[in-house]
Amino acid sequence: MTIVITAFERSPDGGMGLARDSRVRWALEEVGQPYEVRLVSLRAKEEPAHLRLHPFGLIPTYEEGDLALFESGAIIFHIAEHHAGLFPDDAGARARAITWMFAALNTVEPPILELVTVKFAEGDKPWAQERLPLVKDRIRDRLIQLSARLGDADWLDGGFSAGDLMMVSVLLRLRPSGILNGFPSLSRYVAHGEARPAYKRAFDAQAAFNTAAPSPG
Ligand code: GTB
Repeated sequence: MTIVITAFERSPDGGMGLARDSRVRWALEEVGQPYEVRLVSLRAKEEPAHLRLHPFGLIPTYEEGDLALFESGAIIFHIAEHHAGLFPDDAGARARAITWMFAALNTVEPPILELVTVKFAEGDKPWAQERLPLVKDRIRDRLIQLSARLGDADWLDGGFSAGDLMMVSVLLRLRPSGILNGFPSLSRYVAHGEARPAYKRAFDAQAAFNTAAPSPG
């Protein structure tokens, strides 16, 4: 059955691979599943056809036959459950990989999203400059803890898993801020993720349309 995901018609990051379709593409590449992409414009994501797939009018979504999913975490969980390559066989290791997925989404990503909010959505507010260092400190606190756990290891828990895929995807969003540069082991971890052939294929696929010249008219 053909897998169809949605992505922005034109990502606001101009092809840096930071929008959340990239992590889903990466997961599909890791497990060797072909997929199609339906591009969604800012207007179309608010229309009934898209809202039926995603109640919050966001991307990505995932369709496979009758199944329609939203939320990048749920989508990657589904992919990892149904195809070999992202969850270890051992039950305990699998449970820990899932734990790292949740940690990435629920513990590490929220302060990173706050940074985006304070810089862009709230940048013109009189208190934004005062808030910025507090938000950056919260991110650094998480990175200190994560970096202590990772140590010199290549991945968070033995071999590469969906937990690493999610954590690397979340950390990548810090790159424009430069904060990651203060954490050599995490920078190395992210670079290690980016070096995976599946990541490269996913990155190139999203970049291909995000960096293409706009069509005339
Ligand atoms: N929790 C959901 C998930 O994980 O799937 C969150 C989905 C979400 O926020 N999607 C964003 C969206 O659809 C796209 S990725 N936004 C449209 C809207 O809010 O109306 C967010 C994103 C956007 C831009 C950049 N960037 O430019 O760097 C990075 C990430």
